Amino acid sequence: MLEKLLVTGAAGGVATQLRPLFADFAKTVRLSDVVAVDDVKETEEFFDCDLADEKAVFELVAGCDGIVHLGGISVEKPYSLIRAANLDGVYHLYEAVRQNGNPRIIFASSNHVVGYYRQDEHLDHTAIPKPDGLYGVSKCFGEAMASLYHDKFGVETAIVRIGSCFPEPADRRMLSTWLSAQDFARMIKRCMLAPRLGCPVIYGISDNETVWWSNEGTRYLGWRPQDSSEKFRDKVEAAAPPPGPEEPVAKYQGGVFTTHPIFKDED
Ligand code: NAI
Ligand code: 15L
Repeated sequence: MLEKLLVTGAAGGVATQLRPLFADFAKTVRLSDVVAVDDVKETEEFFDCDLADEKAVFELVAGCDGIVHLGGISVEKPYSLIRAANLDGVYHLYEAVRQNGNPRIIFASSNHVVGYYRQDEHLDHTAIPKPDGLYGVSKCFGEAMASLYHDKFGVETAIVRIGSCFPEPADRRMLSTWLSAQDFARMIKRCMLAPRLGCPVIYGISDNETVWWSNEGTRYLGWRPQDSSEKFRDKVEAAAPPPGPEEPVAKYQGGVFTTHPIFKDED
């Protein structure tokens, strides 16, 4: 059991699914976000912290023995927003970690790091990034920071290229990319407690039938997903006709993210 687990991005969708699953894993869960969390439990504490504020992030990280870093911009947005949260924010986090005893980090990377691969291409942890937007590029930056701080300072990070972590898959693409919160929580616990973590790239998917990503390279961690999107297949397929094979949502791993323009502040 951890003493104090930090969860950034605590007001967001993924953290909201994960929080109940950490009750038996850490004595205290420190939640942080720029948006208030209104149902803070007895074993939780809330820090209002902008990841763009270096001093605040330093204070946030102090005293924590594990970090699940979910905070930041989670979709395609103008560069100024992405830079503050996903570039500056990640730099502040790693600097704070380095100066606070190197707690392990679970870094919420994204499938949009490899979004321009086609869905008929099979990837493993060695895949060269092909991001599908500035958001994906920012996650490449985060992955590179994890690698740098591991090699230079021994900070251990699980780089998790999350597919789609929602209560249910919303469309046919997500039948391949879906990650249940339960599988994600089991992965996080494994990574925090494994004798050796290192700095692996893990694809965040459940045990789905149709997948594009292999986690053979990280079997040493002992994480095996137990859920599958298959139980949602009939519902998803009944909801909409299949897209044509050349439509981005059916062609590229990143789906519609490949269609976004470069958004500007004034948009
Ligand atoms: P979300 O957008 O619901 O939550 C992100 C949280 O970060 C928000 O509550 C937001 O207020 C906070 N945040 C944004 N900028 C901030 C800043 N400057 N300082 C402090 N907090 C800030 O995203 P979601 O879906 O919960 O995703 C969590 C993480 O997982 C994100 O990093 C996202 O990129 C990543 N991810 C999520 C996937 C999914 O399927 N939900 C798939 C791939 C990656
Ligand atoms: C992501 O990276 C996003 O944060 C999430 O909102 C979904 O769009 C997910 O990828 C996805 O590709 O389904």
